Formats: sequence, structure tokens, C-alpha cells
Amino acid sequence: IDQTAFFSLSYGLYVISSKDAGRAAGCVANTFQQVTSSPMQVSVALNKGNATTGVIRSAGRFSATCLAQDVPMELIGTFGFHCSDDLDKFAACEHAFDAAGLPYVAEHACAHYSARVVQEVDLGTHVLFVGEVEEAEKLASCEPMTYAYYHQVKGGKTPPKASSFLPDA
Ligand code: FMN
Repeated sequence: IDQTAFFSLSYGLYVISSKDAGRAAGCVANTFQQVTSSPMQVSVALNKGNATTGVIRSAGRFSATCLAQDVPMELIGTFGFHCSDDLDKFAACEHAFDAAGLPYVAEHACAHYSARVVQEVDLGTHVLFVGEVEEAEKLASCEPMTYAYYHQVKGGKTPPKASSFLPDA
């Protein structure tokens, strides 16, 4: 397998969040995408070791924020390199709540989506959540952050739990 072939794939950067009875959790993901339009469905692949994965499983729903190109690296550091079990990530950023009470990042944000989980696919290391969209809102007319911009311009890194982590890249 030629790992450089995977550099041709395009992605955005998102914060995926959820909340159950007591815990709020959120993490950065590049694997969020729209998969159908009728009904409107989205999917995201999350590592089984992420706190966010467990909270989505128990809440049965998740929220997503499309991050803007000007998002500070500190926000990606908070949501992408720390665990929600150890840190109240939402205390460190502007946030809002969807109709189901899930928190979502509301700063440096192009748009927000909320979905109810309709399918869970076991991918081994990760779980693919498929959700039916119940809310979607454009928050600002700004340029979305892309995975390529994050790497090439911002010098960002991808941690081992990310779906697109390449050990030798
Ligand atoms: N983790 C995933 O499970 N799926 C992803 O698609 C994913 N993409 C990422 C992309 C970037 C650029 C970064 C920085 C991280 C990504 N991660 C991904 C890793 C999680 O954000 C990271 O494991 C986080 O610390 C989990 O937080 P939690 O334990 O609070 O859920």
C-alpha cells in the first residue's frame, strides 16, 4: 500500500460533540460527511477509545461544528489532543446548545449540524456512526478549514486515534 495515495483524499475539520446524563464530550474529526440527502444523513468515524464515542453511544445523537480556516490551533489542541474525561473542553470555548441539549462549538464555526444515530458500523478500531440530520444551520460566511490547509499551512499533526493517521507519514 502506497501511503502517499491517501494524501489525495480531501476532508474538512469538524468538532463532533455529544452529551448524556452527566457527561459532555467532544473531539476533532476529519471523517464527518454528508452521505445521503433524502433523508438527510451524515456519518463520522470515531475511535472506540475516544470519550466522545462512548457518550454518543449512550446519548444516541451527536452534534457537529464545521470549523473555519481561522480556527486557533489551541482549539484544535483542546478538542483533538486531550480526552473529555480529563478536561471540560467546552469551558475553554464559546459554545451553544442544540434542541436536544447537546453542546456544540460556536466560535470560528461555519455551520452546525445535529443528528440522531440511525446506524452504527463496527470498523474494528473505530465506529462509523450514521445519523439522520435533525438540525442544520449556517453560522457564518467564512472559509471552512480543510485537512490539507491544517497540515500544509498550519503545520498541524494527526494523532494516532484519528481514522486517517498514517504511522510512517
Ligand atoms: N479521531 C477519530 O476518532 N476520528 C477522526 O476522524 C479524527 N480526526 C482527527 C483529525 C485531526 C486533525 C485531529 C487533530 C484529531 C483527530 N481525531 C480523530 C482524534 C481525536 O480528536 C482525539 O483522539 C481526541 O483527543 C479525542 O477526544 P475525546 O477522548 O474527548 O473524545
